[in-house]
Amino acid sequence: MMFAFNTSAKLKQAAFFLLLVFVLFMLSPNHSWAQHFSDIERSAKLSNTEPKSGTRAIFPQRQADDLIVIAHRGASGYRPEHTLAAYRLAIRQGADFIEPDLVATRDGHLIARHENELSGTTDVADHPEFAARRTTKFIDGVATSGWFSEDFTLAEIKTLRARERIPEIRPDNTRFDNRFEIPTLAEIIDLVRREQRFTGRRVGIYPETKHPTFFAKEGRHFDGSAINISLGQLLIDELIALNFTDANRVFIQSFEVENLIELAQDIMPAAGVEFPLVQLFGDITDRFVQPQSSFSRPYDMVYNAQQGANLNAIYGGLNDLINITKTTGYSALANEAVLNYIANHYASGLGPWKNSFLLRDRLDQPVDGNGDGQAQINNQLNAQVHPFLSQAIAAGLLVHPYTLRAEENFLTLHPNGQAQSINGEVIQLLSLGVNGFFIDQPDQGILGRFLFERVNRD
Ligand SMILES: [Ca+2]
Repeated sequence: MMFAFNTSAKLKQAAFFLLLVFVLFMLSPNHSWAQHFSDIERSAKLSNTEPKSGTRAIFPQRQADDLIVIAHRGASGYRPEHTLAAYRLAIRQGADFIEPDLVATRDGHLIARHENELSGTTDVADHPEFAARRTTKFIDGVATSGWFSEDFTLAEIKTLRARERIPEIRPDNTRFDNRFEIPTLAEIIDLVRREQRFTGRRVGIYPETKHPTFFAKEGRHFDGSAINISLGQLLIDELIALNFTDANRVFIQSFEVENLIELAQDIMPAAGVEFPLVQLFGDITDRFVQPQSSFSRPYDMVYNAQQGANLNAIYGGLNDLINITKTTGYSALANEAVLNYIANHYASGLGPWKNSFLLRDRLDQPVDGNGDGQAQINNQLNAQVHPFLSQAIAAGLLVHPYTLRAEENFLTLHPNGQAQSINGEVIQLLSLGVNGFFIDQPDQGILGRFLFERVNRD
């Protein structure tokens, strides 16, 4: 007892002494650390967005035309996706952009979720107070059951906690389950700015409008009332309200076409901003179509054609080129004429599915690539590259393919039978001429890009 008391007293003395040293240290006028923090604080006060030049950074600021690493849903290989923890880790790993997918709440706030259906990545199913809100909706022509962001106020969303989406592949991430809130776009931009004060790096955001036709036209709340929210308008309004309008720090992406045309031709000009837009492409072989999936067809085209809408008014010359119908797929968009049209009329870039241009065949037997006894590689590259990649580059579009993932389940074999590494995949894509890529492990993307640039340095 006496021994414990003495130890405790000594610990207190030691703690006090350390505190005293620390305070004297920080008060020292010539101390560089104190100076460093006060410089950062001063520069942050002088300008909300510009840190003092020369603030030391582990990763140098990249220029606008550099190859970019886009943290897909944050560092989602290491933290549950679309959480501030995932985005923060991505920034600290050196990502140039972080990617929030955006859906809207009932009261019109933009939050980061890959889907408006919430049960795949949150604990909503464990909240008895929300049990009655479980329902089934058609999202982009696919019947989907669960709880939907548009039926919850932001205050209600804030009572939920995020969970790992693929726990069987990322078991380590489950230790973060039920710990993090669902972030708003405003909180994500605040994080970017806070991190900037300490690193000096002007990281950008790469938001995606999710299901814009559903939110603006087709979708209904749980009670049957129309949602009637333009995600594009909401996003632009919010970026302006948050004073995050540097066009070098924002890309806006969508799998749908109409909302990008609307952003380019109406919403952004009216608001006096001009962010680069990126047309995402899903599968171009019509293998994933409604009612099972919407990955092969831009849903706005499906919906507008079904509704008998004036397609010329919506799509202009694009409708002359491809004669849009309710079964028009990305396959109809993956050609030189359409890519030139996209480049000339509304987008700066293309976000293609890497599997749709770096072609691969299914293996008869899975292969164990890393020798851990589990055979998880299911595909092999067949050395063919779909021509729409070179057509997009020739059209002047930036190309940012998705999604690189380091786990063996997502890797592939080279044509020679060797297992591909995530860094090797980065190098291969950059060698094909892409300008950046979406990756779940930003640190591995940084490493791959570093190796590529070392090899190709003049
Ligand atoms: Ca293995």
